[in-house]
Amino acid sequence: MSKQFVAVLMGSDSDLPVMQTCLDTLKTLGIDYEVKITSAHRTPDRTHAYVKDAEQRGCKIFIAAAGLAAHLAGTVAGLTTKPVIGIPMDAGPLQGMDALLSTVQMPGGIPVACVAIGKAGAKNAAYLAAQMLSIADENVAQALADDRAKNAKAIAEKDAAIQSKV
Ligand code: RP5
Repeated sequence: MSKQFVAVLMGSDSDLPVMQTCLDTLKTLGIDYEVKITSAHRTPDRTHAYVKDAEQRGCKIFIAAAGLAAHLAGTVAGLTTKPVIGIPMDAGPLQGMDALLSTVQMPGGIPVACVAIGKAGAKNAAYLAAQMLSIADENVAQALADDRAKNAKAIAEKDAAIQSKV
C-alpha cells in the first residue's frame, strides 16, 4: 500500500522563503510531504505529469502556492478530485491581490480552498491539510490537539510575564 503524503507545489523557487513556514508546520505535525517547483504557465506539462504521478503514489492533498496571475492551484484542481489548498503569494506590485482573486475565484465544480495571502496562508495551508487528514488519521488528530494546547500555554505564559511587569 502506498504511504500517504501531502504534495506542496509552488510556481517558482522565489516562493520558497514564504513557503518554508508551510513545510515547517507540516513537519511539526508529523505529516509526510513532497515539494515540487512547477508552474501552471511556465511548465504546464510538468505540472500535469506531477499531479497525476503524485496522486497514484498516495498523495491525499495538494497545496499549491503561486503569485501574480496565479493559476497553479486551479490547474491542479482541474487535474484531481483530491482536495486542493491554494496560497496566493505576495509576489508583485499588487501585493498578492492579483493572486488572491486568481486563486479564490474558481468556477463551480472545481473548488480550491484558498487561504490568506503570504506567510499566514502558508502556515494555515499546512494546518488545514492536517485537519483534513485528521478526519481519518488519529495520530494527526492528536498532533493537532497537542499543538493547540502548546500554543495556548505559550500565550498564557507570555501574558503572565507581562502581568508581572505592568
Ligand atoms: C509565479 O510568479 C510564482 O509563483 C511567483 O510567485 C511569481 C514570480 O516568479 P519568479 O519570476 O520570481 O520566478 O508564477
